[in-house]
Amino acid sequence: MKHKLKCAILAISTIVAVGHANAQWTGPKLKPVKQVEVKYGSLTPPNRTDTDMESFRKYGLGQFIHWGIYSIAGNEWNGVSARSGAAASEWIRSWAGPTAPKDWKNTYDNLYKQFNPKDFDAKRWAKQAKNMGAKYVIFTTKHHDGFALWPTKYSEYNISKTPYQKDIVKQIVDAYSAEGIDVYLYFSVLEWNNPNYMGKVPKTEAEKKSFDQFLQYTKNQLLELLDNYPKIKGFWFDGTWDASWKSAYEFTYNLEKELREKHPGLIIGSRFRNDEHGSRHFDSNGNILGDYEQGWERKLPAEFEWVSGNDWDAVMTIPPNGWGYMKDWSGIYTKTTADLLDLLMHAVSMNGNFVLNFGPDGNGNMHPEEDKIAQQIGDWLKVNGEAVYGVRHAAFNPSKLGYFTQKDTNLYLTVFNKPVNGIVRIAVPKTAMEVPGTATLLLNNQQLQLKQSDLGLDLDKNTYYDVILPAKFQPESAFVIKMKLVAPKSKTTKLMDAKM
Ligand code: JFZ
Repeated sequence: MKHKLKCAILAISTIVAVGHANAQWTGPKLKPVKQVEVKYGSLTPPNRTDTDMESFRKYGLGQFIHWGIYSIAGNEWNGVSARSGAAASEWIRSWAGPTAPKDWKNTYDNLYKQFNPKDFDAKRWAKQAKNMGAKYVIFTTKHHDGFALWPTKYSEYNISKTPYQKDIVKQIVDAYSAEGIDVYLYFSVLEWNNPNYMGKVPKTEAEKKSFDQFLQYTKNQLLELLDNYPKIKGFWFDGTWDASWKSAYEFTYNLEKELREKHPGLIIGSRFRNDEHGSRHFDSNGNILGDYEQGWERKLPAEFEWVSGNDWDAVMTIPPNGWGYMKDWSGIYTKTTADLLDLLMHAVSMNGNFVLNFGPDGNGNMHPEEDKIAQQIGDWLKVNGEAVYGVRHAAFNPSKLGYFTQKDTNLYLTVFNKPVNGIVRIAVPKTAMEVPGTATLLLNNQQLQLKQSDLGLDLDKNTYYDVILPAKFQPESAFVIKMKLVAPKSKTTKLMDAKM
C-alpha cells in the first residue's frame, strides 16, 4: 500500500518534472493538452519558406560578438578578478560582494569615457569570420548596461560620447556584408541604469508613465536600427524576461508587426515577446513566437525530436560562461576546437545553426585563443564544409561514432570516435529505400570500401553497411565520410528466428 502510494507520487512528480524540464529546454516539448484563445500569438507561419529564411537554414556556422564597455575591464579590475563576484564578464557592472571595487557601479558607468579601441578594424574581424567559415554574425548593439554602440538619437549613453566617436555598428554591418556574411543585431531590451526601466509590472500612474516612455524608447531604437542599417537580416533579442516587458504583450505584438512591415524578410527569434497569458518562446498553444527557437543557449538538444521541427540556433561560449572579453582564461575549462566542432556537427545534424561567441578586448583585439580557434575551425571547414552548409538532418539511426548530415542523395558521417577496428558501421533499417552505395573520405576524396553486413541479431530491424578505413589512416581530427545514397540492391532476406 505504502509502496503503491509512493509509486503514484513518483509517477506524478515525474510528469511534473517533465513538464518543467520542457520549459527549460532539456527534454521533448509536449503540446499543451488543451487549446486556449490566443490573440497575441505568432505573426509568422512556422518554418517560413521565403529566401531569407532558407538562407538562415543553410548557415550552419555563425559568429556571435559581445563587445561593449565591459570589454575594457575583461572580467577584472586593478588586478582583482570578478570571477566570484559577477555572473559573467559582460555582467561585470553588477559585481558585488567582498571582492567588488569601491563605488564600482559609478566607475563602470564612467568607463565609456575611456572607450577608444585603437586596434578596431571591422574588416579584419569580418575577414577572420569569413576564413573561419561563419555565414552570419550576431553583434551586440546594446547589452544590459544600456550602452549603445551606434550613435542613437534616443539616448546620450552611446558611442558618439566616447573618445572613439565613430559608429561601430555601421562598420560591422558594412564590413561583414561586404564579405558576404549576413548580419543580425543583438539587442537587450532590459537596461540596468535606465530610470524608466523596471523589472516589475508598473502599477502606479508614475510607474506606468515611466515604463511607457521606456517602451517608446525601445521602439524608437529598433526602428532607428532598421533605418540606419537596412542591410541587416534580423534581430537577436535578449533581456525580455522581466514581468514589465511580459505585461506589455499588446505593445510588443504591434511592435513586431511594425518591424516586419518596415523590413520584409526580417528574422526574429523566439526570445522577443510573449502572448497575453505570459507564454514566452511558444504561445499558450505551443506555437513558436518568432521565426526560430532561441532557447538553445550553451546547451543542445540531446535528441532530434526535442526541436519539434522548429528552426533554431545554439549560441556558445568558449569558456564555461561569460560572453564579454575575459582576459584570464586560466583555471577554467575552455572548449577546444575539437569540442566546438563536435558541438557544431551536433547542432547541424539536428537542423540548427551553431553560433560561436567571441569577446574582443577594449582595444578591438580578439583573445589570442579565439584567434587560434577561428583559424583551426576554418582549416577544418575548408576540407569538410560540405557536411555542414546547406545540409539537413538525416533520418538514420544516431551513430555513436559521430553525426549524420544529408544533402539530397549525399549522406555525410562526421566521425569523432574512430573505431579501433577501422570499420565504420552504419545501421540502416531493413525497410530503407535509400542506402549507402559508395563511400569516400572528404579529406582526400579517397574511395573507401563499403560492404553490407548482416549481424544476424534476432529481431534486428537493421542491416549494416561497413565502411573500411585505410589501415594507415591516423587522422588528427574528426573526418567526414561522404556516401552516395542509392536504392538497396536487393531486399534483405529474413534470417531464421530463434525458437525458445
Ligand atoms: C543572456 C545575457 O544575460 C548574457 O549576458 C549573454 O548576452 C547571453 C547571450 O544572453 O543570458 C541568458 C539569457 C537566456 C538564457 C540564459 C542566459 N536562457 O534562456 O537560458
